Amino acid sequence: MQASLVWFTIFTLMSVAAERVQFRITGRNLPDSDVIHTIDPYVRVYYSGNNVPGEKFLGKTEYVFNSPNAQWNTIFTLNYVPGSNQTINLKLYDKDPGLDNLIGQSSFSLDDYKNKGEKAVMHLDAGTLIVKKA
Ligand SMILES: [Ca+2]
Ligand SMILES: [Ca+2]
Repeated sequence: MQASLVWFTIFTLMSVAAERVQFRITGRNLPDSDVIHTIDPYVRVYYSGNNVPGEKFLGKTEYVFNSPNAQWNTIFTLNYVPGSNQTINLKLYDKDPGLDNLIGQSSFSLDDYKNKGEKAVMHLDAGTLIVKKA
């Protein structure tokens, strides 16, 4: 069999098994991290698993000024393949005039997320990130 045909077959099988997942992120009680006023939060989203080497940057939310309870509008989309150890890692940042501060991070498995009705609640050292179906 030609290599291209092998890959075509693999991708076809994967697309049959895969299911599209779309989610949004909300912040709760994110910590004060600015000298004046409160955090200007945004989240960088990373993906690993399903034979992807290392960690892949999926995208980031917009940032919201002075918003410890931010509800980000950015929608993240990926293909969920059951039982393939897919993990999402969220890194919370505070937008600053200079270098942005990493405030906290946490990860969840897509299998758990699906089993809990497409919801993940992640408690950081301070504050909480909630991931829900978009
Ligand atoms: Ca601020
Ligand atoms: Ca800030």
